[in-house]
Amino acid sequence: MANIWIGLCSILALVWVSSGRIRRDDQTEVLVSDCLYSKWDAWIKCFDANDDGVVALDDLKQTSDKFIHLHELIEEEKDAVEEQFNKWWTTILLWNGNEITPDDFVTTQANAFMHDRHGFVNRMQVGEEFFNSILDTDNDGFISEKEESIFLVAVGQTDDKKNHDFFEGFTSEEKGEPIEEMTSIWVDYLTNEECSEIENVIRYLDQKD
Ligand SMILES: [Ca+2]
Ligand SMILES: [Ca+2]
Repeated sequence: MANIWIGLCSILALVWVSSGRIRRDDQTEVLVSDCLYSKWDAWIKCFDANDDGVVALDDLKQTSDKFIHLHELIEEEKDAVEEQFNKWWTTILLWNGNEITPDDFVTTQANAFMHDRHGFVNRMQVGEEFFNSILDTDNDGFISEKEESIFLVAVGQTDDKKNHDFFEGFTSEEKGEPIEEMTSIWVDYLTNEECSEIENVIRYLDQKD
């Protein structure tokens, strides 16, 4: 009996270690997988363009300005892109605040995820569709390597080879990856509790710490 008890305790300990624990506002303890925590953490850190440990409005401005410059957008396009970036960044990344730390971001994500999973997945779906529509500057329904790379450089990821290898993990088609496919990959990354997504996304984001 003692051995059975020890075995049970070991299994429970493994379950405990493999899950993140947070306390919701109503003081009900809930669990989110460590994998999902680590994916959110790696993702939000991508948007810290000035690398000061906080994702804020100055990162937004730096990214948006560089994106507009690299795409050589004309005045009307520039205003629209600025507005779209501002809307997406403040809603999806900052949760309507002015700045957020990676720790606060993952906690906020976890609370929303546990409170209403369906609503959370929908939020990520709408967010990624909107984000990819910003990246698709030529409006052909595909994210090309150039469009993806320009955003990555704009947000401070300037290693061209790494960005090229990353994009090749999505597709080798000249037109790029269809927006629906790109959106689906990222929604899966941001909502699936398993670490089973395409390897290049995990590997690329992990290298950013
Ligand atoms: Ca920052
Ligand atoms: Ca395109």
